[in-house]
Amino acid sequence: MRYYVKKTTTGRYGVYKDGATKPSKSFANQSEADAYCAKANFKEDKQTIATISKHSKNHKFLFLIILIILIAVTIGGIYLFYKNHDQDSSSSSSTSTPTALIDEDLEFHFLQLGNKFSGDSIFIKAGDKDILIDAGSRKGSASTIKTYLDKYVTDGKLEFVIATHAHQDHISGFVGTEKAPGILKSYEVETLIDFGNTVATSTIYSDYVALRDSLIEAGTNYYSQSDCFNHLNGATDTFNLTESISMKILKNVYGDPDSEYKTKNENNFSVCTLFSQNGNNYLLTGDLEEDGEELLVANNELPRVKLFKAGHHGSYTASSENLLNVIQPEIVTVCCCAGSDEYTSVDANMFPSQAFIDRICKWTDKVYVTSIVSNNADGFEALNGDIVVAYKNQTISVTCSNNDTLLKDTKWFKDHRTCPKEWA
Ligand SMILES: [Ca+2]
Ligand SMILES: [Zn+2]
Repeated sequence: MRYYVKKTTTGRYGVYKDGATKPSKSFANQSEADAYCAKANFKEDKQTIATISKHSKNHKFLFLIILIILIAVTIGGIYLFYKNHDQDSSSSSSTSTPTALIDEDLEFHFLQLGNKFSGDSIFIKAGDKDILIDAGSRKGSASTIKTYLDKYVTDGKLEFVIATHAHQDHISGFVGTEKAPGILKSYEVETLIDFGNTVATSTIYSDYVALRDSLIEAGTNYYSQSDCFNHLNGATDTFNLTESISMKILKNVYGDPDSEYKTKNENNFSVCTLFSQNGNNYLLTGDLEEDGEELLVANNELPRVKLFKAGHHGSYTASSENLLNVIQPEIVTVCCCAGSDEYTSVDANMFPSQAFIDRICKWTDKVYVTSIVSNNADGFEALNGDIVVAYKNQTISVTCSNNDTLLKDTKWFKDHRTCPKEWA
């Protein structure tokens, strides 16, 4: 509060408090009023200083307490770390992890799609964040996918949706039908990332774009993959999903309209994502083909991965040596309808192809496949079924809805594929 001097209506000199309509005191001459005013303000200043110094004393006290807590926590942390270290080195356990490590649960769900057509839909639960990559394989799959998602998406919101490329076996379920409303209509979508680059002209593509644009209008953040890896339009390449889990949009130069690399193969526009948590990595490359994989390796520093979603449904045209030599996958999931003649009549080239098996076998026999063709009315049934690769309590596990049989141990494999020596 400050005082000031002002001439009153009666011709005297009033000393007014800030905001007051009547003077606190009035004087016949101005010098007396000025002197009083200065004294009053001096008193005010002293009080303010006193209050501030009282507060700063409180602050000092608070600071001291925080310092003591910090020292206690540090000493406690060091003690626990060395205690664990001792236990680890005396036991046969291989890796040591300080207990202070934050690692939220991380789950990758590779879904069956309710029909005999190969396609992708991968649901990822990262802590409390919900991410959906693709929604294949046909419009009707929307209801199969939604029934599955509803068990996990508790807040009605998908924090991230990614459409890898503009083929129907990846985007149909986003659009859906009247009876099976599209995934983009069934959930709130916070951020949508897609291929950006495309040569698609199909109806399903334009339906998807119309829906995407209506979401953007309604407030969904939208980035193309090149926005992400080129850091444009407010995007970044790495999204921190939780304290420990990140999602990186890898640099696929085919997905960059300004790059010198051009292609007419829609698959090569696929958005590629790398999930990382405390040194564990998980790679999904959509339907990227061999030439796209070569450029992916050249333009990104790819780590070894725990999980790799087989490129292009286990096609002979993807999961090339070039990529596998770098990522050295431990678990491989194939989203396809095994043994389907949807794309070829050559048995060896049907998903999962013999060439894919001959390359992947050098790294792992932990290969899982969602569906298989069948003589039943639906034309398909579960092979492993919905495949869940989960990281929990510092352990990675694979749990499937039908069975956990490795591809090499299935009847279909024995009847249709030549077992490589690595798997024998
Ligand atoms: Ca959510
Ligand atoms: Zn596909």
